[in-house]
Amino acid sequence: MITAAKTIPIDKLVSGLRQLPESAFSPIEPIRRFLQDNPVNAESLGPYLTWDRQHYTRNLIDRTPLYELMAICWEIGQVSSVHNHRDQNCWMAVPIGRLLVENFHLVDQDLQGGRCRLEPLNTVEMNISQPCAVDPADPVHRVLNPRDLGERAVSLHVYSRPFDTCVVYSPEQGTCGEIQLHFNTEYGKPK
Ligand code: 2CO
Ligand code: FE2
Repeated sequence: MITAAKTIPIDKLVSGLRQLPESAFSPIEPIRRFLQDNPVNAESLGPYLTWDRQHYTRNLIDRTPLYELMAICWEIGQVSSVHNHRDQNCWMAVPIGRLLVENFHLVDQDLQGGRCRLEPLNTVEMNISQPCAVDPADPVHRVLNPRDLGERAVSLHVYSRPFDTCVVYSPEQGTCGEIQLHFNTEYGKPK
């Protein structure tokens, strides 16, 4: 298990985020740095951890006009679709376990016609000492908790600004389409 030297509870992260000016949310480096400097401890995340064997769960922690913060819980082997973030910046920190992010280059897309072409770019690991920012130039990615890592994982996502739809892609079939995003819990309560 990887541990961080000095961790903070999630409510401290929230009060820190709420104090940041709008200018901290673009470009991407200030929030990446902020997450790296403020790893969150697992104990404080209890109210936001829910598990589903079929799909990763999305658990809203905080939302302002500027950003939303959620905990996403990944069972062993769970994988997201390949997707975008609707041109919003995204940062991910991983207080529990480890996750991989697979990035793709979108060569072209025809959303109306539901067709796209994608090329794999790179894969990076995230863990408690290594948060990551989605590259605004190549924002299409998927997140994986590979079976061989052998443990559940939890990621914290900061999206600026909030969004509730995204485009999902099938790199194999060259298809794409818009989906609605839902929360399993909001502010620690089931939806
Ligand atoms: N963006 C996905 C979601 O909000 C999670 S995968 O990593 O960004 O459901
Ligand atoms: Fe994502």
